[in-house]
Amino acid sequence: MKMTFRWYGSKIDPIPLKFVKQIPGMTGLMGLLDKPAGVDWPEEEFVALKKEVNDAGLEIEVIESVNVHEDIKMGLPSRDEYIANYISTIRMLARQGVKVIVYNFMPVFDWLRTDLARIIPEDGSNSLYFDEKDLGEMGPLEIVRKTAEDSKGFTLPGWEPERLALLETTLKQYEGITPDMLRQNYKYFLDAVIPVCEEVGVRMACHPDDPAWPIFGLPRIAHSQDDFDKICALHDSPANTLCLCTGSLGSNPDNDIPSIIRHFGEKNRIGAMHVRNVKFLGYHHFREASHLTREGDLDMFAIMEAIYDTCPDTYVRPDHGRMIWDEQGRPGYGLYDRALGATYINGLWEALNRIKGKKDRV
Ligand code: CS2
Ligand code: MN
Repeated sequence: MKMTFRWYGSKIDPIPLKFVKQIPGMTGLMGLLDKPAGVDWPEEEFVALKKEVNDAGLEIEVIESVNVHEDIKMGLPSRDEYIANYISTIRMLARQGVKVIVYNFMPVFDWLRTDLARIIPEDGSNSLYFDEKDLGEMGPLEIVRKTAEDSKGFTLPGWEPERLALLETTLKQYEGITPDMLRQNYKYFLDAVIPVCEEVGVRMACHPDDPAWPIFGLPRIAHSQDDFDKICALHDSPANTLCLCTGSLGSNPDNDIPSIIRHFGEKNRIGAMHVRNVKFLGYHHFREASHLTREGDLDMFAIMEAIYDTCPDTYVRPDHGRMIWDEQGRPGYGLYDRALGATYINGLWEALNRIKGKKDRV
């Protein structure tokens, strides 16, 4: 296991790399260049980022994310130009030593919540929260307005202002696109990029829909084991993998996370892992919890054991965290709770090493 941390770059991330490095066992980042979807990433900018990260004693072998342009998802004629840029970016990242590219194929939205700072009554911390009832009352434009307002000036993944300005048009364009059509557009994308990944030694890792069900009537095709079996089959290759996010898939109690990890781990289809816990509050209603098993509804030991048994060399990061100790920061991406999460995950790993007797497994 390689323990990593999501970091947005020194211009927009308030967490100094030095602090990231000080988290015990931290080896690297899931990092990015802050570019709109569809852009060919300039190599010199990435080289500068890599130097900054390496100088801090960390690696940058995983990118999260190179976002997929909506025109690719919608299958518009302009997609070929954006795919060409994507391919050029893959080649550049491979030259710079990157091994995994995390992305998602969710129409319009990245992860979606109805409250970015819901107070947890038991301890006064706060975390990301979702209640479908609130979403019904709000509608897409209102949720975007509220999310922007609540994000305290920080850009959240997938909520970049230039994309959201076009929200109404984009939502209209998706009318009539069925899940099967979206899957066909996905296949077109994978057929173009996966052979390049195979050639240069990079793995694409698709992040699940979050929450793990359709929203606003948009087609969503990545929120169950069955969905990911289909995605793997679209272009069958060890370079076509999942970024298995326990909290995203786990927002639907029907998804048995340890068993899904084993299913894809055994097939060598896990390129990266996001590890976090969720607390179910009702139907399509949950909040994010601390990583500890007993504070949420996922069995974190069983999750780590499934990783240990089936994909022990994968990249892992503590996904989101709560806001604790009065930290002010990007909702979901504070330092303290994610550091606690990393430490807890490392503790489970050490215990697994002892129990299973493979003391060399790092
Ligand atoms: C990520 C998502 O930090 C996160 O929650 O899991 O923002 C996103 O879907 C992935 O980065 C993939 O693009
Ligand atoms: Mn995730």
